[in-house]
Amino acid sequence: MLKIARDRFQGCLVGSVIGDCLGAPFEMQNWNENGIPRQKILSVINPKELADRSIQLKYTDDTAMAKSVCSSLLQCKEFDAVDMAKRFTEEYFKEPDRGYGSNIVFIFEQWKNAMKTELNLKNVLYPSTSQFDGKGSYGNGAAMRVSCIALFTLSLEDCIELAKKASILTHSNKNGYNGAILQALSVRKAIRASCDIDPIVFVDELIDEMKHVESFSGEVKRNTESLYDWTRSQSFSFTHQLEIIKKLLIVNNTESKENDIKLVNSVLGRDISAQQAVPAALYSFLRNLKFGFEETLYYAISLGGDTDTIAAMCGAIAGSYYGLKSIPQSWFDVCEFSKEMQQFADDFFELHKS
Ligand code: R7I
Ligand code: MG
Ligand code: MG
Ligand code: MG
Repeated sequence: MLKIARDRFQGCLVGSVIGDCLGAPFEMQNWNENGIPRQKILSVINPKELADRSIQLKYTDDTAMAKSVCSSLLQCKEFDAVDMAKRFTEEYFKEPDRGYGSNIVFIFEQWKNAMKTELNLKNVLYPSTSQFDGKGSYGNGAAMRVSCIALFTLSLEDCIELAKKASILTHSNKNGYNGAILQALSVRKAIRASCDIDPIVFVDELIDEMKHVESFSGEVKRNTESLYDWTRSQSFSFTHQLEIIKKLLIVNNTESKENDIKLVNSVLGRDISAQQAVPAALYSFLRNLKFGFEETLYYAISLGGDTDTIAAMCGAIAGSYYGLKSIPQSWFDVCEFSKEMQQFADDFFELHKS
């Protein structure tokens, strides 16, 4: 039996939808190297002010797809590629204007066509593996939806395997699915952590896990001479980005956070790729451990760029650690689909009780 509090399961999925809804008004609005000023963020999502207003903040594709991953796993009680693909497709055609990535929609169209005869295990991966001249998408659209896999699986191996399977349906590029694995592993670690995480130990453990996942042919550069020597590695790897996160955590450990955003944006980035968005989300969580859920989310959004997705992934990790109780009630109330995500979390929790 799994001994994790229900509140943390709920924090994970509610944190994810809240990050999506609160980050969405700022998505792609600001690519200034200094990110988005705190005042500007507060003018839109300050929980105290939202409490007095009867508005609803809409979720985007991030939650639309997460919803399908949750419902497929809960219904089938195992990973079923065809079932999940059908749910993605139905969800998309029901509400195509949720802000989907520009290439993933071609996958939904091909699945819809295949469904006229039969979508099956033989043809379900064809559209994804044909994207971008056969290299597959490295967009962050797989990573943004896999947090619940850390709630569904028990072992580390199952978590990795399932995150990969649920990702390659649409993102067959290794950076697309490895980014999703890193997101799932980050949630897994955060939800299991006792209070007082040591952020460096947290990253070191992820480095070991991702090293195994990415199975390096060469050596990861561990440059301890210069903290600012970020670009030694020849080719991209999440393991290397984790090394960079570690350096950033050492350098940026003061109370004043506004000054370090420029550096974070230049060395990690915050665009629509998994390579940038997943490390940005994880870093936002670890950099703000002293400050709690609310501050963590402001920080994630303040990076600018792909704010809904970075905040959704960061919200899932932070919610897993701090629990639902740490999420401002007015955020829960104004964000569309919070209650339903809480219900999904309860359902995952119940699965482990029996
Ligand atoms: O990854 P995906 O689902 O997009 C998710 C993002 C999130 O920010 C959501 O909030 C939403 O706004 O979209 O959708 P994809 O279409 O697979 O990938 C997104 C974009 O990444 C693509 O449209 C491309 O611009 C880019 N991209 C690539 N570009 C060149 N080569 C992804 N893979 C490649 C590639 O291999
Ligand atoms: Mg979105
Ligand atoms: Mg998408
Ligand atoms: Mg986005």
